[in-house]
Amino acid sequence: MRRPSALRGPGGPELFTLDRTRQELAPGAVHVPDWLTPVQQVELVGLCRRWVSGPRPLKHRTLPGGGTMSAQSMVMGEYWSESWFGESNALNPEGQSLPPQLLKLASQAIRDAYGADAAEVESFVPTTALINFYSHDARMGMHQDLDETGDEPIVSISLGDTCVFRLGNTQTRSRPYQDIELRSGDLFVFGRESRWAYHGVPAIRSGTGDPALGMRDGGRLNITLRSTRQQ
Ligand code: MD3
Ligand code: FE
Repeated sequence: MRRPSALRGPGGPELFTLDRTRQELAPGAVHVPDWLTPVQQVELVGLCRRWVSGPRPLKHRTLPGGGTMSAQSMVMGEYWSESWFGESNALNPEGQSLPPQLLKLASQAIRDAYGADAAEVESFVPTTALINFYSHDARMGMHQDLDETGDEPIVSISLGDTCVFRLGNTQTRSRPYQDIELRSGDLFVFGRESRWAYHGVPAIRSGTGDPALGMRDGGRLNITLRSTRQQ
């Protein structure tokens, strides 16, 4: 799969060559570009399609303040905020357990991001997967993920269109923050000190996903693997 090698502005010229090597953006926040092969990406897109084609489709969720999220989402595994999703586990296509493919990816993700000797290799047992789908005009505002009980990391896998991901700080939803591109097949692990950082998705780079992925109308899929069990 061919990848553009430079950062494209919104319709503008190519300005910067991107560093596409493993990078720790902040303590515990590790980006592994091109983590999945093109074949693995196609397989995972196919699995996502199957998972969201069941009794629990992707939906725009209502925020506590009454707004509607522009990204659509779906949960597998154990619910950690049933009020938020307004659904019960009875509708879960795989019951309360996560699909084995995701469990395997989660443990490989921790090893590749933190190393085989990291404490999280043993301690991180994902219980919940969240699938987010962004059409070209969807966004996610700056927020913290506070619903999970423990302090285990969150594993994030991107598929389809490239996005601009904003990693902020743990104190405020504003600066300082870093903007990076997340592309199809990229892994990001957010743990340790970065677990409580504000973050968001300010833009989707429409049309950047490879048509070979089989996402006919484009857009971006993000899978997050989380531990929501009481520790
Ligand atoms: C950084 N999703 O579902 S994933 C979310 O791309 C969410 O769909 C974004 O933020 C997306 O809550 C970003 C990566 C992510 C997840 C949790 C984090 C980044 C994080 C927790 C702390 C810091
Ligand atoms: Fe989040």
